[in-house]
Amino acid sequence: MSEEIYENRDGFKGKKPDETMNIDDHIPINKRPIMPCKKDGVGDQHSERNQLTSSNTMTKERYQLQINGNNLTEERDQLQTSNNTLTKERDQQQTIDNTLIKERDQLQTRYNTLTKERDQIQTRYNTLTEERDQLQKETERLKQSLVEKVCPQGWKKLGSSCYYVSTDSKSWEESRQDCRNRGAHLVVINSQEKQTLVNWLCGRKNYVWIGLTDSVSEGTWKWVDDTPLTTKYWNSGDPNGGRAENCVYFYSWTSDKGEWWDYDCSYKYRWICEK
Ligand SMILES: [Ca+2]
Ligand SMILES: [Ca+2]
Repeated sequence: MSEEIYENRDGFKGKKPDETMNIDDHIPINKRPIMPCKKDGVGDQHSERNQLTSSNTMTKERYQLQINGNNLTEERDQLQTSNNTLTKERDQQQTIDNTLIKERDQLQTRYNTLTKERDQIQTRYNTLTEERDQLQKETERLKQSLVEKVCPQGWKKLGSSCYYVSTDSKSWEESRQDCRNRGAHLVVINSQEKQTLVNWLCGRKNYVWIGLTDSVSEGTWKWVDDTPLTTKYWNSGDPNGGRAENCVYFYSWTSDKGEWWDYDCSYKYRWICEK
């Protein structure tokens, strides 16, 4: 069918084609035009036209390839530019990272230094607190010793206390009040040392009121400083007065022995104050 179209339109029917030209060698198989049959020598003119068409096609393809190449070059350049930009940003970020790492290390060092200083201050504080407490104790001790060194006129200093021995005689209650008026209280005997001391203050064959009573609760003996009775030096048989005898006097038998009696509180004896 196509063969007839070529023959009628171009009038080359019967001519022998130039067998030396073979452009097919330069055209890809799939790009080759459909050639007429050469058995009658009528394909030569068609072949020239086809060669021209193929050349145009190749030119167009070359242009297209050129354009594609240009596009690829442009894309490559853009990619290169993008790559350069990213590389630059990466370097900047790296610089920032390095700076931050350096600052972090400096802060860590500063933190360590401050921690060390804090610990030193804490240690110093503890030491000062300890020294302050020791100084306070020492101050209290010195104050106490200063007070201890001074007793009012007419009082005797024995141990850490001052003692007053009355010259006149009063009832137990009046004696107790006299001591209160002197900023003291009737003497309390809570140790062998105090017992010996009061015996000496009392004087041999003498009597003195001491600060022991069961007037609040019969049979329950209490010292005037509200301490309970523990160490006892009762005379044999005492206490024996019941509700009639609620106060205690001290009697000195000898220079190294004294004893206690419960007795009528209204009776008048000398007394000993302590402070
Ligand atoms: Ca009694
Ligand atoms: Ca008695």
